[in-house]
Amino acid sequence: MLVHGTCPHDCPDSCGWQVTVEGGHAVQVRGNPAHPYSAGELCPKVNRFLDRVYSPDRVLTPLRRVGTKGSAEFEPIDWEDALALIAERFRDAIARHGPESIVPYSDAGNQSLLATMFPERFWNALGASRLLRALCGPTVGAGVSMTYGTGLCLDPLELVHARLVVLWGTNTKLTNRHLWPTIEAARSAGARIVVIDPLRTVTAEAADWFLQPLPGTDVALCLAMMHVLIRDRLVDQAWVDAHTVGYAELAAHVAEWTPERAAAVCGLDAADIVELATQYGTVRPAAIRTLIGAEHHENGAMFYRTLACLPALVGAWRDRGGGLARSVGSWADPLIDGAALTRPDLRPNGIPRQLNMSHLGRLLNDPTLDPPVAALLVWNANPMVSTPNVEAIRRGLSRDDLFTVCHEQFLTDTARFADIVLPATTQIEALDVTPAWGHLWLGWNEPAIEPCGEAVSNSELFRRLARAMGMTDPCLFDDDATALAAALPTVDLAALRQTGWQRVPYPADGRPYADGAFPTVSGKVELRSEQLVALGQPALPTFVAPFEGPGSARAERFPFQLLTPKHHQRFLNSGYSHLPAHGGREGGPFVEICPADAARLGVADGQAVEVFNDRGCVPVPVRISARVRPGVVAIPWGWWGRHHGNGQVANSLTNDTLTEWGGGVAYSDTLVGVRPA
Ligand SMILES: Nc1nc2c(c(=O)[nH]1)N[C@H]1C(S)=C(S)[C@@H](COP(=O)(O)OP(=O)(O)OC[C@H]3O[C@@H](n4cnc5c(=O)[nH]c(N)nc54)[C@H](O)[C@@H]3O)O[C@H]1N2
Ligand SMILES: Nc1nc2c(c(=O)[nH]1)N[C@H]1C(S)=C(S)[C@@H](COP(=O)(O)OP(=O)(O)OC[C@H]3O[C@@H](n4cnc5c(=O)[nH]c(N)nc54)[C@H](O)[C@@H]3O)O[C@H]1N2
Ligand code: SF4
Ligand SMILES: [Mo]
Repeated sequence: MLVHGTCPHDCPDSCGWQVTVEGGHAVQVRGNPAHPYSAGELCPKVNRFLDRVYSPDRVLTPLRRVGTKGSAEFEPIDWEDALALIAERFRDAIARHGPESIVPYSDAGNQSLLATMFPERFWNALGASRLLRALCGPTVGAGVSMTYGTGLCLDPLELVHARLVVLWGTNTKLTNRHLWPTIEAARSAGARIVVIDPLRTVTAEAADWFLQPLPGTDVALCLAMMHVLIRDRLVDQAWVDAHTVGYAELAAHVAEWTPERAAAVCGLDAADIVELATQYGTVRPAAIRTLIGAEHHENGAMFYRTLACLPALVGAWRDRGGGLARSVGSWADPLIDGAALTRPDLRPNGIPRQLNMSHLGRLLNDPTLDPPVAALLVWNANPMVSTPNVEAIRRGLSRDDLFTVCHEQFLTDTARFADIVLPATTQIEALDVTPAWGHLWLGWNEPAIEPCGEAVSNSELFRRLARAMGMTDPCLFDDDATALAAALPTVDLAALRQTGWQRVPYPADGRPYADGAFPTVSGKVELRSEQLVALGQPALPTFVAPFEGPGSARAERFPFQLLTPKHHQRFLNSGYSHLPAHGGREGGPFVEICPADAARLGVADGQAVEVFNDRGCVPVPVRISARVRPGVVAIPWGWWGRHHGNGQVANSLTNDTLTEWGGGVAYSDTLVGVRPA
């Protein structure tokens, strides 16, 4: 039997798959050749998805902690006892501190609709704290929205029509592999492929031209490009006059941003900046493709706001294939009734406080937080590996007076700290609909097998919790089909189930802003933004160097800037490093150091070093590498504590300062020292 589904991972590709089932057992997961985007191919990790499903390490029953927090000593208990314990502790937290002392902590471990949004019904009905989920993406959206009034941008498949493709802070070949054939098709048709990244990634290696600015300096690069476009009369003046506000002020503002000035900030050649601007101003259609890599700086939102100005200056939105391509998730919004799925109307106490997920460590340790975090339920997330400043989180999760529940497939570094671990299904065990943010198709996911062991889906978990808490609103107990029908009121679910995917609305001629109308207050592209002024931010695109960056006082103690990128084919965030055919085959973590810095430090390839700052210390072998430039080092992210010698991880080092606006976090504004171990 072949069962069709959609990969649930937090990956732009949302591939269609088919599962071969024999006698109730899944024997193969392969790409669905008919899928309009992924066309039959998955990726090296998900080709072995069944290693995940049938791993001997899966959590298959509820577990109760019997050792100290973090020791991972658990004993199995049955579901009824686990639910009764959770209900008792939740009630106790509410009695002592109110419902906002209970904090839901989740991300996009499974990004399907029910898996992410149905649980909100329970939290809303409880009146728990809300979580600002801004580790990934919202900063880009916030930045672009300040310029366009919306985050809606180009369908990346439209890049095939471009003749200049700038991959700006995105590692397409690794993180968005199913888009690469489109890039190659554009190149075959004559397009030049440019990559701008502080790391010489696999994508940079495959580009026609690679520019390697220092991390966090791209705003300066953009300002100098604007300077050249204006100076050399490469601006599409008719489009700018008709469809933008603030051009005269911007022109005056960037007059001082000569290529030479930006070159010094970015560590680039002035001539290359002129060449980039000239190409961008003369080749049509010109497309910029970005995802989220460059948002993880204090100035991350400002960068995307600034980047979004470039297509306006050259009138790129006129052309099919021109403009800016980023996440296309919001194009599905007209089909998804989020409120029907999450039911904010159930809140008993108005709008509860919202806590930023990047600050988990700070929140758990803050004696002044009122109410404190008394109970935490983690699902779809692994903060002990993936949230910045992990050692602060470790201290917080070790608190005796904190009650932690983790719904997981594996005993992750986070689950080890839980009082109760609950077993979660994988995607082939549960019904869902999976929206995509890298393409324009919603995907149906039909369960292929029964849940393994006593695992339950996210939606079933929250039905059980609602029952245990004695909650009564009938919608808390809606079955999956009923909840999906509410979430997708205009979608023919039977047809979606039959075909396996449905395209979301997108302009037929491929050009989202063909008419030059933008949903800002002015109806135009806001080169000057009054909204930003209201936030206390500069009205015009402005470069501000990060607080924790080269040249700052900290740099004397911690001279290297640390990047912690996605690096491994077989990883998806923190979710595969523990599996033998995935993490096992990727070898292990390392720190990349350029030859000149290695010589200065006196360290050899393969030598054990410690990468450290005042947040943490991570032992790793050195990899002398031409991928990083002097002053920058990189540790691949996604490895767990056990893969580093002392239990700390790359994020033990990273900065949890928030972006200036937009709610994101400055992981990549992290300074470290390196010393022989
Ligand atoms: N240093 C550094 N840190 C980063 C990044 C970086 O580049 N560098 N990237 C950031 C980004 S972009 C992201 S998106 C985050 C992601 O960070 P993570 O939270 O690590 O994301 P995932 O590994 O995708 O999923 C988290 C967990 O969800 C579990 N899971 C999967 N499916 C289900 C399910 O159906 N139910 C339940 N209950 N659990 C499930 C998985 O087993 C996994 O342990 O990390 C961020 N952290
Ligand atoms: N194999 C694999 N694929 C994945 C994932 C994975 O873990 N493994 N994770 C998935 C997830 S959750 C996401 S969000 C996407 C992310 O997809 P991408 O955004 O493409 O990936 P990232 O590696 O987060 O960042 C891209 C690049 O940004 C660069 N960068 C960092 N700082 C700057 C800067 O200041 N300026 C510029 N120009 N570039 C900068 C990094 O060096 C990196 O190469 O990938 C998804 N796909
Ligand atoms: S992880 Fe990404 S590339 Fe791999 S199968 Fe899933 S959606 Fe496709
Ligand atoms: Mo992400």
